[in-house]
Amino acid sequence: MDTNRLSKTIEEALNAQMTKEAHASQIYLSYASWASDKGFDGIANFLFRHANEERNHMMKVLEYILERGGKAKIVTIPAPDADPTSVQNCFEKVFQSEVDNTTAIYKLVKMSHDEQDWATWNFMQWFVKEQIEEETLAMNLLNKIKIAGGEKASGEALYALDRDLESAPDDAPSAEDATAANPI
Ligand code: OFO
Repeated sequence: MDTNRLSKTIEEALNAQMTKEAHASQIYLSYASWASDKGFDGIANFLFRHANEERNHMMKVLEYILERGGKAKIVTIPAPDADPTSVQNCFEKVFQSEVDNTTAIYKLVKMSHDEQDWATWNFMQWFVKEQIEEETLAMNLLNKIKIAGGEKASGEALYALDRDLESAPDDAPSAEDATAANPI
């Protein structure tokens, strides 16, 4: 008796997403390593923490595939692309990588909707919400480097930014939690 509750297409797409989350983790790891090498230990710390988050996302997808009776296929993780050329470029790459991931997640949402696989559709909503947060976080990074002077940021401004990111929270505030008394 076949107990797999995932269609072949959805199982494949979920497996691809699982690898994509692992890839996102590698990307954060490689940028963190680049930042640390350049002496930006605060930025590196922030990026290392995010590498872990992506790894956790990978585990969620993996567990979901197994829970639904599918087979999680562990395959080669593509290598991250080239090192950033500057702090600004690093944050731009982080933002782009998050947007790419959102696009992949939206495809899975659509696919599960089209197939009326409501379990997968519901599972993917966690990722839709998470991506709002991750994109906000990446936008905040871009705002910070812009304020610091962008490509022309002084050593002093970069030093302050680096220190700031060492202790920056991992989660961006959500619009859903905003109130008139406590805007975000
Ligand atoms: Fe950056 O996000 Fe995973 O999903």
